[in-house]
This record gives sequence, structure tokens and C-alpha cells, in this order.
Amino acid sequence: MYSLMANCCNWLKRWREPVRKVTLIMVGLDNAGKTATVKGIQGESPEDVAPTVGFSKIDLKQGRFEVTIFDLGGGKRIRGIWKNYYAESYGIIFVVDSSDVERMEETKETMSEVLRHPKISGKPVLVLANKQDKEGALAEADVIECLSLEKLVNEHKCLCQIEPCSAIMGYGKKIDKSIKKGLLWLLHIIAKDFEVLHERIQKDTTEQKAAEEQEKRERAERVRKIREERERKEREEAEREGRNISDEGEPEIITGNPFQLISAVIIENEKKIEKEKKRQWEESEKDAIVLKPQTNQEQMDTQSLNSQRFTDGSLVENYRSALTQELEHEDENEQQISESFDSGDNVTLNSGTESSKKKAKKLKLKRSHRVEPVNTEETISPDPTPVAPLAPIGWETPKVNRVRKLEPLGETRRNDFYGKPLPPLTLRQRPNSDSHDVIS
Ligand code: G3D
Ligand code: MG
Repeated sequence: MYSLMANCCNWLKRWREPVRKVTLIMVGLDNAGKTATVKGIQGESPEDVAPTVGFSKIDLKQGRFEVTIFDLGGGKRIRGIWKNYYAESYGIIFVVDSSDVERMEETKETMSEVLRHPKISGKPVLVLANKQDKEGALAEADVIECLSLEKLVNEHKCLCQIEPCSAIMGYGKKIDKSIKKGLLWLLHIIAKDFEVLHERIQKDTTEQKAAEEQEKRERAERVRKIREERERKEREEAEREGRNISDEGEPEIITGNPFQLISAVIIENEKKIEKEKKRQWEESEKDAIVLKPQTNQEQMDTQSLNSQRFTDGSLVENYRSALTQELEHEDENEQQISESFDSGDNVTLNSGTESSKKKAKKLKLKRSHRVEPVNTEETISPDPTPVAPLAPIGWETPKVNRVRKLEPLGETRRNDFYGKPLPPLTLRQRPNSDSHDVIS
């Protein structure tokens, strides 16, 4: 009867206890099995765990405790972040890979460093001697010896419990009992000394926050000084070189709305491109007019210039310009023929009305994009006395026959626009090549 009443009192006492929020940190070397352990506690499969980048966090409820466990990455370079979590942690879970004898010394040093820290010393430590399922794993006593655990915890006044376990044995309710037992021991110790621990944690976290704020301010101050120094140097340099620093350094100030509709921007750009194209076209037109020979003398000059260029070796250039002029001239003639034909005038050509009709027919066919076999008889012969209405305006040059059919480039023999024979295009063999010829 007495024990029943005592149990009821205990239950009532626990029921009236407030919910306690507790933070724990899980540390240890990389590959020790921290993430696998945390996953198992959380109820997730500990298989196929990825290496922890930074940290991961789990929340769980255990009795009157709301527990947060920080699983901190154990890589050598990342261990530096552990100390940021020391102040707020009520207890430590240190995971050891019992099968990795080679890294026991490193484990010992790491553990010593953690327990030595002023924000950790005096707090309860649970050591999980993990991977007991593995062959050759050190037993509990051997781990204690390898880590000089007794000495270490006595030195830093940490209550300690060691649990040999295997994180991959099961998860959730089937989790290795040693892990569960160890966790309950830790929470029990924390609960026993909660008030004292809590006060210390409040004080430590406030101090840490203040230290962090101070560090932030100092960093900002350092950055400000560096910036000022740099600006001063730039100013001095600019003064020495006689530059106006305000003209260069100031960023462009956007006066209008910086957020514009993308469609508006596209239209604006298209307009600019159109304008630029028009300008270029007008310029090229101007150039073309300037380059067009106006008189016979000018034509002769151009010809002599071309022949000079030819002797310089610019054959292709010379050939091209002569051909362009010839075609322009021919088009002009054709245009006039077509106009006369369309207007129904009785135009008398040198070769007679028959000839003009044929020409007009040919032109019509050409316009409707039809291709007919070239009739050599239909070729317009050079006209020594051009009839007035059809005389080419401004050119006053003899008519040149259109090339009737394509000939191999290397054998082309024809006259240029001025009746002078054009030299044939030659083929040159590339050195070290037997397949690709180039036109020189
Ligand atoms: P860490 O978080 O401490 O770095 P992990 O370690 O939890 O990532 O585990 C590292 C590897 O050890 C994982 O294997 C994991 O499955 C395995 N491991 C964890 N605990 C045990 C255990 O008790 N026994 C055995 N045999 N293996 C364990 P992978 O192959 O994924 O790297
Ligand atoms: Mg991990």
C-alpha cells in the first residue's frame, strides 16, 4: 500500500513537471557512425547514409523532454564548427568506430579537445563504442583503455557512460538497446542536474551571443577600414595622374523605373537595330555612287586601275568588279525593253520588232522564274548604233554578251566590260594536299 502511494506521488510529480527542451550534440570522427545512429533513433533506416556536409538536426520527444540532437560533420576540416554548438548543449554523445583501431589515437585527441573546452567541461558524456558487429571491433574495456577515458573524464569532471553498440542493427523501436539505454542515461543525468545545467547554458549562450556580436562588429570595422584605405589610395593615385575620380568611380544612377517590361526593351532594341541598318545601307549607297565611273575617261581610269591591281595579283577583285558592272548595265537595258513593251510603244530596234518581242518574252519568262533552254540564236548581238530611247543612261558603253553557259573556271576565256580579254582563273594546288584546290 505504501509503495503504491509512493508510485502515485512520483507519477503526479512527473506529470506536473514542465516540458524540458534539451539540446545534445553528437560528435566523433568521420565514418564513426553518427548519422547512422541519429537516423536509427529517429526511426529511419541507417543504411546508405551520405557523408554529412555541415550538420543535420533531429527533434524527438522522450518522456517530458523535447530533445534536439545536432549531428555534426566529423571531417578534420569541419570539426572547427563544433565549438559553436558547445554553449547550448546539455550533454554530449561521442561516437567511436570501435573497429577502426588505426584511428584510436586521433579519436582520443579529438575527445580530449572536446572535453577540455570550457563550455563542455563538467557536462555529461555518453560514449557509443559503435560497430560492434564488425569483426575485430574493440570491446568496451579496450576502447576505455585506448582512449584513456577514465583519466580524461576525471580531468574534466564529466560524468561518463560507455555503451558498446551497433547503429545498423535496427532502427526505431528495433534500435540497438544499448543506444536507447545510453540515451536514457544521458537524459536522466541531465534531468537530475537540470536547474544547474540550464542556468549555465543560459549564461554561456548569452556570453556566446555577445561574443559573436562583438566579433561581427569587429569584422565590419575591419572591412570598413580596408575599404577606406583602398578608396584613399585610389584617390591619391587619381590625383597623381590628374584624373577626376568622381567621373569614373560613381556608378550610373538610374533615374527612371529600373524594372521595365521585357517586350518594351525588345521593341526599343529592334528599333535601334533597324536605324543602324538603314544608316549603313545609306552609307554604302553613297559609296556606290562615288565609285561609279561617270565618263569614258573615268571608265578608262578605272580600267587602268583594275589592270594595275591585276598585275599586283588581285585577279579575283578585278574580275568581280568588271562582272558587276556588266550585269548592272545589262539589267538597265532589259528594264528599258520591258518598259517599252509594257507601254505598247512601237519601238524600232536594230534587229527589228521581232527581236524586241523575243527579248520581252525572254524577260517575262525570267520574271516568272521559269527556266528555258538557252537558245544561242536569241542572243542579243552588240549594237554599234543604239536607238535613242533604249540607250543606257549615263553609261554610254557598248553592250556585252551575256555568258550563255557555265564553263569550267580554269578554262574561262571572255572579255571584260570594256572589251578587254579577262585572264583565266587559275587553279593552284595546296602544298601537301592532293584533294583540295583553291582559286588563287
Ligand atoms: P558519420 O556520420 O559518423 O560520418 P555514418 O558515419 O553514419 O555516415 O556511417 C559511416 C559508414 O559506417 C556507413 O557506411 C554506415 O553504414 C556504416 N556504419 C555505421 N554504423 C555502423 C555499424 O554499427 N556497423 C557497421 N558495420 N557499419 C556501420 P557506408 O558504407 O554507407 O559508408
Ligand atoms: Mg555523418
